[in-house]
Amino acid sequence: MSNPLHDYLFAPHEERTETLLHLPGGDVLTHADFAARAAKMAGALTDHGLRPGDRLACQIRKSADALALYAASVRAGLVLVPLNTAYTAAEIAYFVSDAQAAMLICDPGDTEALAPVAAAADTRLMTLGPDGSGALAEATSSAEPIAPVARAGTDLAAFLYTSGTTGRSKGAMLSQDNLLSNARALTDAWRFTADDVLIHALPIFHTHGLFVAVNITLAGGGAMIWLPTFRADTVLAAMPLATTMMGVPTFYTRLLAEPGLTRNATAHMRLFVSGSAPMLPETHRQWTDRTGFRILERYGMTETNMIASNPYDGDRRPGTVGLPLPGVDLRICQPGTADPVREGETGMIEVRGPNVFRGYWRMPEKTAAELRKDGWFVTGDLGRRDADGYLSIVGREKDLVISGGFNIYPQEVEEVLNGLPGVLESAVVGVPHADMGEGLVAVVVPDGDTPPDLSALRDAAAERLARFKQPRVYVIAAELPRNTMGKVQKAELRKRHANAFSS
Ligand code: MLC
Ligand code: AMP
Repeated sequence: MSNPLHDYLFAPHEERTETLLHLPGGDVLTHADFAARAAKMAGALTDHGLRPGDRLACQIRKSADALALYAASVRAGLVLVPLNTAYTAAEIAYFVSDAQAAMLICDPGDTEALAPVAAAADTRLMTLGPDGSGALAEATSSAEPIAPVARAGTDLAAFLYTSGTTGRSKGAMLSQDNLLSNARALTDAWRFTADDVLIHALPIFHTHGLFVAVNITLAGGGAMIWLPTFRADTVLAAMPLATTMMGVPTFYTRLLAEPGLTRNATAHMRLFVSGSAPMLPETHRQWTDRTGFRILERYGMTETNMIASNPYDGDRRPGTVGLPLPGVDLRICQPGTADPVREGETGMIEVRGPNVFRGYWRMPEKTAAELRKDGWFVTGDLGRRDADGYLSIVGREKDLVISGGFNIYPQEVEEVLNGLPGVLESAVVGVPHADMGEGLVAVVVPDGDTPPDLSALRDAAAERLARFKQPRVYVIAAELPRNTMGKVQKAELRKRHANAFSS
């Protein structure tokens, strides 16, 4: 009986007494102790009625137990649905009911807010705190460990929700094979081994922190310095113990602002990886000047895992995301068609391979619109390849803003604003923001002569939307610029408000 993801990531290390996690405060957790905890947690989840294939939603803070929940979920054959800790109860309600989650696990402090959400969705609620507290932690301590449940590679391992360009968020269904194939490709491409110590300061509810950073460290058998959030001073202090770091571009710009970032401070490191949002060539250059390292930039997305990477050996080119990973097919097509562009031209990036997801949960039309029958996935990113095959992302066809590595679909924000009193319509755009890459500006057209009360708009947005989706700048305008087809010209709005965040 096999469980391919468990067999690749966890099984080889179950007896090892080497460190897996360096925890805040100086404690360490060994591979063996982690595996034992995960086996008991899988037992506790099973005792509470979860069965293979059940969806297990969680909105919990990052901790050793939060990572054990991932391992337990793989072991018990569950489909993990990790949710951003910034989401409001209203946002969680949608995910839990859409995923038909059998259980929601939340922080003990959020029980009051989320108990009605779980009750409304007929979902069991358990708690798990970052400090060993919570009903699931207690149940784990007294549970019997279970053996890994048999799974096929095609069985689902996780749903990751991506915001929708139109309407509802979509649950991207990822199989064991999707995760496994990418973990293998990346471990090899970036040379991860048991000697590696990764600085892990990313959240673990997204592809980057969970499937890229965690999976390949586990696959290599190395250790992680497990930080609850990113803080530049803490990360810098960790470097003398570490060999690698993965982060979004904001990590790198914030580290560059630290006078302590020097060649000496990074002398123990071997690799810095960036992704999830474009890194400015200037940031690459500054990093090399200060540390001597060339950041390895890669490109991926929730639906496809990682697609392309600059080479470990060889030329890492700023402004590009490198070459397709082994096993990943990539082509550039005329947008709206499946016809490849001529060499060197810009077009829609399409991807095919074992890394590409199995479709959107219960959304066959949206799946059909983006995932072609012959396996090519239409990414929504525009790119071109140079004569050596290096890929550059030159824009996005999808109306998407990436702020600090989090994706925001303006339409979701506009729908909230448009429903508020005093608002006729609105347009939300992302403009340059020194820290987050892009920041959100909302242009609001009043419904009548009296402009809406901006603080009321802010409060209403705060009630419905996670903090990172809330516009930081509001502008009142008499009308929105439109083209002859009546479509709002977002490019024009981005131009008009380009300096909204410049001081
Ligand atoms: C926090 N805030 C954000 C934000 N993160 N606002 C916009 N965008 C963000 N990304 C809010 C906070 O709530 C706070 O609100 C204010 O901004 C300033 O907070 P901060 O303390 O400066 O931010 P911090 O908590 O330090 O977080 C910034 C960050 C974090 C960059 C460290 O956002 C982060 O860890 N991002 C990583 C995202 C990620 O993992 N993406 C991978 C997606 S997978 P207030 O109330 O104080 O104003 C993917 C596929 C792939 O894309 O290819 O990898
Ligand atoms: P997500 O849906 O959160 O997985 O975000 C995926 C999107 O992030 C991709 O479609 C790209 O638009 C963007 N992205 C990821 N990595 C990079 C990168 N290195 N450069 C530019 N954009 C990136």
